[in-house]
Amino acid sequence: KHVLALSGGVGGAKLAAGLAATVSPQDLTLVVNTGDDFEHLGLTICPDIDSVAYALADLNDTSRGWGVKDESWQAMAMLRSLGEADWFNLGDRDLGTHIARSWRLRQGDSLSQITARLTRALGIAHAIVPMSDAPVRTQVGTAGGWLDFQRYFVKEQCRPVATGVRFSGALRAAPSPAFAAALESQDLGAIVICPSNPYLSVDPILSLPGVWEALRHRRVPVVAVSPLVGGASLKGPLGKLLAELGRPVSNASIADHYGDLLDHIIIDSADAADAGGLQERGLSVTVTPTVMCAAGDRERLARVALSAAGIET
Ligand code: FO1
Ligand code: CA
Repeated sequence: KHVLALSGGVGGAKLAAGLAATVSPQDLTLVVNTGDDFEHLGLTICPDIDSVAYALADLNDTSRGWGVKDESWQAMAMLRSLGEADWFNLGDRDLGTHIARSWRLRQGDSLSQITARLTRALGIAHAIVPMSDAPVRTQVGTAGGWLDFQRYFVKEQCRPVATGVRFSGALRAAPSPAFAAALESQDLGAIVICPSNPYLSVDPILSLPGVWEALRHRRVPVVAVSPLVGGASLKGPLGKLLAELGRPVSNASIADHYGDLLDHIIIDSADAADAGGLQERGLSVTVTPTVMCAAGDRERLARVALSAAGIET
């Protein structure tokens, strides 16, 4: 049976790595958010694709949570001394990825082709695919207008109060060829929504034309791993964002958000008290530790998610 996983960066990338350690390459499609992508200093940067790729290649920096391990910052220091923008940190090794990707895009290759090439070169056997080959840009509404995601997230450190989220270009962006193929696969056995921010990281994927309907109309279990732990976001602005958008910071909001798409939700042991309310909504619920520190944690959670979908591993 084929597994389709939807992922953002960081938290999502950890489960993606767990799934890759559990499911054989031909049976897994990892579809990654590209709403966080942006153009910076002439380069096209795809943070979530890179987070997933670096995690699978065991190149990810686990303390920062993004970028490459054993990184150096010489290029950044030079850029700074040249008076160029220095609010987005580009490590020397990581820069190689951005240069290769930007160069290939300029040669006319698609983001799917480039991602396949880069991941293969990193020794990754599993398919990491962008949600779309067309640019989609997540923007956060603030009192000062719409901010591009990385300006909101990194430059402004999520300080502005968010009034909304939109995905510029999504309505014109088709799912990438490999994503479309997985959605239509006769062999599809499970859809896993990784523990990424539903509003910022998963919604861009779901907002592509036809994706929500395609996922809902497949008679395939949809399993989400909640990104909340102990009623708060483990990392990132989910808690702050939920509060600003007027929703409770709880698993009920996560379930509400995915609505009738969702069949099963996996919540952290610290939130065991949420299970009853979620079951009353008709969801099946698994309560288990969801914080992934070691490789063993990632694999274990991947197995829990797959077994919730009825897939034997
Ligand atoms: N996050 C930061 O908070 N500060 C940075 O300077 C930064 C640089 C960066 C460079 C490459 C990359 O792939 C990711 C980077 N991130 C940085 C993380 C990124 O903004 C977020 O992880 C994702 O967009 C959210 O999923
Ligand atoms: Ca369903």
